[in-house]
Parts: sequence; structure tokens; C-alpha cells
Amino acid sequence: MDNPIQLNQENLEAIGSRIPVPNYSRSADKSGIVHIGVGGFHRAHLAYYLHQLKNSGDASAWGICGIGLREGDANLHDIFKKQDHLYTLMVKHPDGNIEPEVIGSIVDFKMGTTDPEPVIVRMAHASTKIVSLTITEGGYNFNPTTGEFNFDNPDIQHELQHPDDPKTVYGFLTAALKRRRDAGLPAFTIMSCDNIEHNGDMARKMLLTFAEAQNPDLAQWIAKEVCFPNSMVDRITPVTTPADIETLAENYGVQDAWPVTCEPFLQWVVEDKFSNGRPAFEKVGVQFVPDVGPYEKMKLRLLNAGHSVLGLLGALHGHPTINACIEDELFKNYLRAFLDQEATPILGDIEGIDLEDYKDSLLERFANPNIKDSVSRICSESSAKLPKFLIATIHENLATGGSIKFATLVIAAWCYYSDKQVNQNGKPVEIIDAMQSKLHDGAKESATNPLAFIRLESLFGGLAKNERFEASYTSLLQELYQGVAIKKLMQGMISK
Ligand code: CS2
Repeated sequence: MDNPIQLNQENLEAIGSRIPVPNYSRSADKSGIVHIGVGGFHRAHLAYYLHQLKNSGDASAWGICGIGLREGDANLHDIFKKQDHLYTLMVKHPDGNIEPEVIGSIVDFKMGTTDPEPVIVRMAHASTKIVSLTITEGGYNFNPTTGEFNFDNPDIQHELQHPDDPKTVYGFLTAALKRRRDAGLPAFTIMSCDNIEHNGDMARKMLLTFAEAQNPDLAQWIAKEVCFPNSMVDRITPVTTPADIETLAENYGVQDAWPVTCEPFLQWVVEDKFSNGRPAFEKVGVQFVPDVGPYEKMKLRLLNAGHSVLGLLGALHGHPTINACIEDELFKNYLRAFLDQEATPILGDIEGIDLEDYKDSLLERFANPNIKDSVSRICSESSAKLPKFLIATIHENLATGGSIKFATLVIAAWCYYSDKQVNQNGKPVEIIDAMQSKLHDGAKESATNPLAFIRLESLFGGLAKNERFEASYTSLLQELYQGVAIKKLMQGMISK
């Protein structure tokens, strides 16, 4: 299409003749929700739910103020400024069809890195009712094995000494909650939307531990006044590529510097525990339940673990995307065997869910050829993800005598590629991980001392001391170091 139109508030009407645009009025003071961590997932999930609700004429008083707490968020800040916080969500269907739509529920964005004060003021403002989080598994600042708060983090140490100069999510939350308490305002709800089992309980435990060290009186007030609903969130949201930006401009005539792409599937199951009100999300399909635990576990141990199984094995073999893995019959069968034999047995019955249907639908979602979700996105931050997604399942199966072989090969592959940093065709693999150098050191030593990698106890707990795991892991690792192809090892597991 000639002359793509620049996305911004002024051009919305013109853009509306090309793709759907918000039908509601937007203003920065409508920000009952303050959201920390405005990545693609938030824009495809919570912000989209709110957009739908507002489009239906509900929730007119609600909007989202995004907050960036990392230097890297400055790019989004600048783009949002130019685009009046508007962005396009491109839903990609398996048949190749793309549905782009302009989302307007984010009405403001503030960086906390340069000047924390406006962020604290926004969070402490009477109109703020919910602070929601997608700060990734790593952002909760706990030791993955013990689950305890990490006081060694220098930013946390700084915040304990300087409560008015927050750096992490915990520093900002306590600074804002203190002002609310002192002003006699009700607390906001803290709503975690991250892939962590009991994400609300975890956010609560970490915040209270931090607050207790910083200001014990405040900690008591938070414990009494703040609700932390647990939730299960789901929508596959790949990294935006330059090709997505081009497609939007060329095929739909919209110039957007940072659209977000996602699959059609969308789910949010959340506990109905809110300190200070909430939008009527049930009107747009959000499920409110008394206990989200079984849904969270199902999703983390099937979908997220399934992603990791394909991602790590696929990266080593040289498959670029999750759909390329599923197109490979061996990978598809391996994944199904892992889901059936290792993940399903630890889940038990989940009310209202047929696990066979759920697994069938996962395989279909992963197969969506239009999504092209890169294995490098899935493998990124494995050190924060795998303890929750996969290693927990190995521990549970070791305790019950269940199968562990499919998951064990994934850990061996992770070690091998953390050492070599190339796939089995000799091409470099992209490793993005906060623990990258520790992983590399442990993995490198594994060539001569096979248990070195899994002795990283903060990730693996006592796995290195478990004889059954150790025997199976060591022999697989040896085979990888001898140059046996990952597909041969996978085939061997399936036929056993
Ligand atoms: C993925 C998730 O990051 C990962 O490893 O498994 O981002 C996954 O795509 C989402 O949780 C889907 O809801």
C-alpha cells in the first residue's frame, strides 16, 4: 500500500479506514492500572483484554500507565511518545491470515531509571488501583532452589539504605505503598502476570521479605492491606521482527515502529482477590476462580516445559523456530512422549479440563507456521525458566519413581550447548541468559567432570546427588561429547 500512515492519536481516524482502531476516548489520567514490564506479552495479553473491554463500552475509567525499570525500556518509551502510546497487535492465524488492530488501552509510559519520583507519584496516586507485573521469572529476585529472597543484589542493598531512590520493583512498590499508607489511601492490588507457579504468593513473599528489612511497620500494613491474586496467563508472543513492521506498512498502510505479533489463542485464569476494585474482565472471557494452582501447574509443566523441550533440543539440532521443530516428526513425537509420560502423571485431575485435549491443542498451537517463534526466544533466560518449567518435574518424578529420561536429555543438551555455544552443524547458537558465564564455566568443566554443570545447586537442587538422574544424565552427556547426533539420542529414547 502506498503512503503508510504514521500511527498516532491524530491519525487514528484515517488509520481506521485501513485496520480496526479503538472506539473509545483515551486520556493519561485514566490509568487505574500501573504496569511494570511492558514487553510484547503484556501488550498481547492484559492490555488487549482491557482494550476489548473498553471497546465494548465498559471500563471507560480504566487505562494503563506503563513503567520501564530497565535502561533497555528507553527505546519503547521514545516510540510510545511518538505514537501517543498506540501500537498494533497483529494476530497471526495458522492459515496465513493476519488480523492487525490498533490497541489504545496504554495511555502513558514512564521510565523509572532516570527519575524515580514521577513513577512513585503515579503509583501512589489515589486513582491507581492495581499495579500489575510482567517482570519475567528472573525479575522476582529469588534463589530458584531455596525460593528465598536474594539480599546480595546490589540494587536491593542500595534500596534498603535509600528508600527514596528505588531501583527494583520492590523498592518502587514499598516507596509507593508507604506514601499511600501515610496519606490514608487504600492499598493497590499487586497482580503478577508472570510464568511462576503461585505467582501472586511469590510476589507477596518477596515483597514482604524486602519490606520487613526496609521498614517493618510498613511490612505489617502491606501484609494486611495488599491483595496478591495468583494467575495463569497464556498467549504465545514471538519477538517482533523487521519483517513484521514491513508487512504492516506495506500490506496494511500503517507505520508502527513496534507492533506486537501473537497467536489467536488467549487465556487468563485469575483469583478474584483485589484490594481496591478491578475492571469487569469476566465480560471479555477472563476466568475468575477461587484457586488457580492446578491451572498454573498445568500450563507451566505442559506448555512452557514443552517449549523448552523443543527449544533446547531444536537449538542443538539447528531448527530455527518452534514450528520447524513440530514439522519434524521425531521432535513432535518426542514432545508428545515427554508430555504424556513425564508431565501428565504429576498433574492429577484438573476440574473442567481434559488434559488430552489440552495437549492436542498445544501441539496445534506450536505448529502454527505463521508465528515463527524463534528457538532463541524460548532458550533465552533458561536459568530462570527451567527450574520452574522442567527441573521441578524431574524432582517430582524422581520422588515417585516416574520416568525422567525425556527431560534428562534436555538438561544434557543444555549443558552441551552452553559449553560449545554452537549447534551440531557448527553454527553459533545465541545464548541470552543472566547466568551465561556461570553456565558456560560449569558446562565447560563437564567435558572432563560430567557433574560440574548440574552442581549449580541454585538451579538443579540436589540432582547431582541423585543416583538415578546422575547415571542417565552422565551417559547422555558422554554421547553428546562423542558427537552422537541429538536426533539419534531422541530416537533412542522413544524406541526404548
Ligand atoms: C515461553 C513463554 O518464554 C518461554 O519460554 O514458553 O513465553 C510462552 O510462550 C508463554 O508463556 C505463552 O503463554
